Amino acid sequence: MSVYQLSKNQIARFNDEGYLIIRNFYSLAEIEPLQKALADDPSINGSLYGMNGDSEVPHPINIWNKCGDDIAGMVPRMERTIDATEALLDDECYHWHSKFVVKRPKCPAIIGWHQDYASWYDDGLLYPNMLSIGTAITAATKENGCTQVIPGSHKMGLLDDGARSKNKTFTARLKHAKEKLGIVYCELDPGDVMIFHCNLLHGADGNTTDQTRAIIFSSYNARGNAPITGTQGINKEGEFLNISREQRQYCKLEKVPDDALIKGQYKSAFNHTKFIPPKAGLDDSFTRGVKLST
Ligand SMILES: O=C(O)CCC(=O)C(=O)O
Repeated sequence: MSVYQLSKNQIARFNDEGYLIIRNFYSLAEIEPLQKALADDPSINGSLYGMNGDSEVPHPINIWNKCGDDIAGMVPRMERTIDATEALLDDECYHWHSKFVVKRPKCPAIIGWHQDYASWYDDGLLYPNMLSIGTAITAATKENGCTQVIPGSHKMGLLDDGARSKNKTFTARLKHAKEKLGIVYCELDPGDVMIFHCNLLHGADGNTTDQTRAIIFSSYNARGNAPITGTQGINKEGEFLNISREQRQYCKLEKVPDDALIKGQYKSAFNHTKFIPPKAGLDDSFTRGVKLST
């Protein structure tokens, strides 16, 4: 068991506000090798691509589901992360997927307000018992487009964003949610993490600074919430991500001891992760499978 255990207060705050920021979850020494590797290879072996967002410039991500023995594959499996996730989901958890978001200097890509569960629902999930953890590789600030959240919005349930019905009330509900609940800019230092519920409204602005903003988002499902059959809807985003139905099923996570990063027990920063390329040929108005240049 990890020495980093969430307190009752932290769990209560997550349940109440739908998110939690934990400072210094990783030490700078644990994060520095990733920072250096990203500075040397900002395209992450050419794996970054653009996903549809709310600006002309696509949102720069890459994605992986299978976690290997490099830092990118170990961060989602760290004992401290798994223990925190399982305390919040109140169940064994498994890896849904992880992704880098890397916004280079002046990258204007915006990702508008959304709930992650809106795209995961149609993978055949019964419950919104899922969460994501953002691990800051570089500082995330208001100016470089840190994640913004609407605290408590996860309690609104899954909003109708028009994907599943014509009765689109998302915009009106979003407006009222912002007025009622406010917006929090989740500013992070390298090594800080933010944990958020899959129904929490969140988004991010572009990067107006001369510094890169880089973060790993790792998403988890509860074992008891593994996708059931006969409920999968049309999920173009899921299809675009190119993760098969089998890869969405429960698969035991091999935990990594908390001291593995500091002891350098990894093969590389990200060269041993098999990033999944986006599926080509889907409706272009929904996705822009644009390869990003270095
Ligand atoms: O870049 C961010 O902070 C938000 C990313 C996000 O919401 C997403 O990729 O779905």
